[in-house]
Amino acid sequence: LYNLLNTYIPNDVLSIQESIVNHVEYTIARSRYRFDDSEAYQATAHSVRDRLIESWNDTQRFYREEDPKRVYYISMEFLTGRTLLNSIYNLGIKDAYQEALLELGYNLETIVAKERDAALGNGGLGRLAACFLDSMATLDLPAWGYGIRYQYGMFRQTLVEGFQREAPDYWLNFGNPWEIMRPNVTYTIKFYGHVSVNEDKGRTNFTWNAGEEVEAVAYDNPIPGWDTPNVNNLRLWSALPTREFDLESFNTGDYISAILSKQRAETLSAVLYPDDRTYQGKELRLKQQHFLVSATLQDILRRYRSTHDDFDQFADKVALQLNDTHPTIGIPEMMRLLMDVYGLGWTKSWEITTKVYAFTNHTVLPEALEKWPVELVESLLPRHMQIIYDINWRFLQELRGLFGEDYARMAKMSIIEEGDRKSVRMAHLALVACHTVNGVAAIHSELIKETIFKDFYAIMPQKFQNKTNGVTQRRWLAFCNPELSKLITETLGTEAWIKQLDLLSGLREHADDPEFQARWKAIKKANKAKLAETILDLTGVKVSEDALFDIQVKRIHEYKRQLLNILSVITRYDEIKKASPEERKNMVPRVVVIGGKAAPGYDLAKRIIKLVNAVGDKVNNDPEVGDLLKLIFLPDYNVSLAERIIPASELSQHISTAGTEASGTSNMKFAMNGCLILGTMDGANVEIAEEIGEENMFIFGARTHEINALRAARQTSSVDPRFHAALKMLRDGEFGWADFFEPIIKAVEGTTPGSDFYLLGPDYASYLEAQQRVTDTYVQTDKWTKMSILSVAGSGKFSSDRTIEEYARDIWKVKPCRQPAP
Ligand code: DL6
Repeated sequence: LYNLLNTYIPNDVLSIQESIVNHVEYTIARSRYRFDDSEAYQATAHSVRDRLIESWNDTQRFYREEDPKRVYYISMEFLTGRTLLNSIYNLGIKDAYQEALLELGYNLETIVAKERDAALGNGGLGRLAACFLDSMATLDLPAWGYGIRYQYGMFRQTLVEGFQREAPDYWLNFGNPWEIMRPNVTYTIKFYGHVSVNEDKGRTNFTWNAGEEVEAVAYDNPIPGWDTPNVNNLRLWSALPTREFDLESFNTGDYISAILSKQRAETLSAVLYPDDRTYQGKELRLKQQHFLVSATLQDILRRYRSTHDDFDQFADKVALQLNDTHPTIGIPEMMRLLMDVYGLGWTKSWEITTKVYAFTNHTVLPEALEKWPVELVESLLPRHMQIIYDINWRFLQELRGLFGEDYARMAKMSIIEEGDRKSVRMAHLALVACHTVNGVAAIHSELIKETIFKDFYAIMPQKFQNKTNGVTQRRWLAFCNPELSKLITETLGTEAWIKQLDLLSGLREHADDPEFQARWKAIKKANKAKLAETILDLTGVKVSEDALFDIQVKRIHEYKRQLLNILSVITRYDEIKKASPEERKNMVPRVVVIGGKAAPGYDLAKRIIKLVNAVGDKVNNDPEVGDLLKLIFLPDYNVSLAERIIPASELSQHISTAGTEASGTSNMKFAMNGCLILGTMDGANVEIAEEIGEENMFIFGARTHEINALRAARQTSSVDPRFHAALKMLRDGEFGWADFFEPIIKAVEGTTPGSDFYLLGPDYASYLEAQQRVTDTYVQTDKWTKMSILSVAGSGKFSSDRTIEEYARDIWKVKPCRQPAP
């Protein structure tokens, strides 16, 4: 590794030490002779930040000079995790920092662990945004992310007697060394009020007289890439009361209520909504969405106008990506700003808007599509509602031109859903206005054309694309699994795979080499030992390092079918109990780990968490079972924990009902770390199977085209008797809490219409058969290791670098813009 930084700050060990102790003394005001690990972390982070800022400034200056087309990735979520290690690795100064700290008497690994995760996201969608930032920087794309600086990120999950409890995530309490507040970059964001209309020289002007205003202030977070002097930006907005607003309310004489309304303004960016799939039409959430896009668009328009006199080149200079429909209110906001603030006409504004926006869909589940009650939008954003009606009116005219008086069809496609409670369908608005919509895996991109967006695909097929997700191999292999990373680099004779993941295919020729296999196995074993320590730490359960580590970590959701996993653990437990001592000797020990958060209002998901813990309690304490089976619920699954779990896993489960998981991205991370996948033909699993070979995975279950028929026949068809036996054990109270688990049983036993919507029963036989294949293969150590090597070798496609290259080429039309090396 070498230092590519465009800095004047030297990066030798001595200079680094000097900068760390200076920060101890002058930034955090402690004695340079005595500071603890947390203080060492703060000082180290500040010293790295100095280096980032210098490059950040140079990069941004270079962009201004070159004026390339820029892309802005707008997302309500960025699930970044920790920054320190990622930054020093990316900048090529990890070894120097490690040495510098060691000589000062500190251990880098310990220091790194002092950082709080930035958990500004729920799961897949937010983590994808974070991987994309890393890839955009690495690929030298002139790109910025825009999001919200939530004061409280994703809640911390604790367990009380096996039940999930949510605790606030005070991630900013000790300050955040990675951000730079920009008190001079602020915008006024309006809400409520009314729109007045006046005619002036034949032109109709609309003025939005807001009923409430808040100020958005920018916080910049430098984003370094790997092996590049460029440092990009993630700009997060925080809400503050406006000065005018303050004065007005203070003048009324009611000092206390003036302070309270000031606080109300700040609550706007206070907390991330912890639901990842259902949106309950909460006013504050829509306010947050408007807050994000209004500040972002004002910022982008200002930046553009600082170097251009008109908007003629805007679409050649700007690409906007909407991460799901969450920022879609940015479409009418863009129209409003262009028309009402910059004075453009409708036609020109619409032309610009439709040329710059593209949107990514992340779900096939209809309940996840956002809708906002018209009356809410009307009251909160009155001008936007007018614009949405205007957009819709024009769209319906187009439909009428295409289909004549087919009102049923028009009603289905309209941006406004009629009914008792009229609502705005945000996905329809996005489909009408964006030049491109993409799904996130091949199967998903096909499915949305046939299901949720079928009518739109029929009339605008040219808008639809696929962009299979990817993950950054920097964080998810090179940095979190340093030993495997070293072995890969040594074997391939280059570390270029860190930027060109396809090169991993070069490992194929070593898959049978006994010496290579031995080293591969030893690394996994060491990673497993570390995870076993973590498990003991977090749960008090001691697991055998010789057991098969079988992991399912992701948000708890019925469609992801954690329940299928738990029921199979019950079946396995039953088999162990019924086996003779002789038979037990031949069984393969397993540690089943489940982790993930349930949305606080998702009752069934929370019951599932209790179920894991109840079954775990029984199984883990049964002396007859011993090491043959352990079931662990790992609390507070987050990015940092994932970085410890993934390198240590041997089997990981991605077992959603076919046709329900848009892509999945952890499947890619696991495969990349030599973990074998037990999965259905769903989401990106399909493409993973194409790349690494079905024979190197454990695929089971119904395929997408079979799902409807299985659902229709669910109440009348028979399923594997072990499925009912496992449910019976639950119902009989084998694990306690029988009444509490009854809703879970009812949801899947398939006796009532609509029950077992996710088809656990029909897939059970095939799942257990696949589990048996896992066991049979695991004992053939060489074969297993070979499959593990081939998994890594076949992972090249799943780099977010590949994904971002495709977005840049096919959707954004942006090119790299790398500042010259020093
Ligand atoms: O695209 C990222 C990620 C996919 O990998 C998951 O399959 C998908 O479930 C997830 N979607 C969400 C929220 N969905 N909505 N809306 O997190 O996106």
